[in-house]
Amino acid sequence: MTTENLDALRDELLAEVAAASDLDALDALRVAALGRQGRITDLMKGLGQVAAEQRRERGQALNVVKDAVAGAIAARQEALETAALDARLVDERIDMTLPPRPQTAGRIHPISQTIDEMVAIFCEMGFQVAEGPHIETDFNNFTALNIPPEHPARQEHDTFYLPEKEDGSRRVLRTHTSPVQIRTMLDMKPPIRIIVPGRTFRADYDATHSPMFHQIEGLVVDETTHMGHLKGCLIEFCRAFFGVDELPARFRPSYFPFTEPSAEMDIGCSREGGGLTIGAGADWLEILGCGMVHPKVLENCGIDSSRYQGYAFGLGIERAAMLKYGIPDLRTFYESDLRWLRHYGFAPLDIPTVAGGL
Ligand code: 2NL
Repeated sequence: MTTENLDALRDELLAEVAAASDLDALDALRVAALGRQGRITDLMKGLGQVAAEQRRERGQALNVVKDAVAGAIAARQEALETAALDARLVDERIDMTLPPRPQTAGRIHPISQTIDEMVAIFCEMGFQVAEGPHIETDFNNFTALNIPPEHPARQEHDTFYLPEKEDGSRRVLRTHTSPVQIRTMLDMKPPIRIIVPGRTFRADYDATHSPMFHQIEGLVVDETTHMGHLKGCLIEFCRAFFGVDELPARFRPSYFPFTEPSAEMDIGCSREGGGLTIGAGADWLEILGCGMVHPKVLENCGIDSSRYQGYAFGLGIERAAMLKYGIPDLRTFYESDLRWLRHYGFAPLDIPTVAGGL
């Protein structure tokens, strides 16, 4: 091939590169020119047949063409890649100012909704939310709460134990949210006014028990806190939560190792006509457990029980949600059945208010 022909080949290849409209076409051109059997590669291979005195000049000329074509391919590749990215950015553009579509399928789970509502009520009364880990020490879950080793409550709680550590200590999946109150009392000085919603675990599974469930507990510690404060707070809470202004309530004596005295709170209800209606009626419904914090529990947390007193309470979230929203079966909470969630769930943009969801 003459020098003129070499120039013509270069011009032809450069024109093809400039005309390549996408990365696949460009790559096919690269293979056809510079690949193992490409046109320029073939000419390079043919150098052996060229007369010795022309070989050097010829080789240099070929190299110039090869570099020009390779450079043009690289430049074209970059231009095509930039264009492809620009096209993708335009294609994937999202208008963030568009309002959400009302047919959005996601729903808020009734457990989340119930926690949000309870938190809204207690926060309006001046409580703060506290949270803690699901895996707890034996001390925080039992010992500090006046539940010594071998106390029957440890068996009653059907505890999930983690493998023993080398030092013989064992950790547990918390059986109630109380260890968070213990942590709070160990960490800060009274006055304390907290509520603690969260997951709890007990090795128990039947129609009315799940191995994982939710509780909310409350704790108030101050110098003059007394049983009257406990009653006023809990009656007010139940009226707000169930949306019944004249809700009858009564407190029955009970027993918990961590409170003295202890009580259970019932609210009025009616079972007339098969269903259950919360409010004035002939019947009572147990709703929560409560009491004055046992002096030993305060002392276990470094709080002077001759100066401070407190009240505490606890209730199950699932049960409260079932009562409020007429959900008949506990197990359905954890089945992740989308038809169930569509029926019992809440719209994502609903703001949980004091009487929300009623
Ligand atoms: C129930 C009863 C209750 C408490 C929880 C508590 C926590 C501390 C100290 C004293 Cl740190 N008490 N919690 C007190 C009384 C009852 O729960 O039936 N829960 C579902």
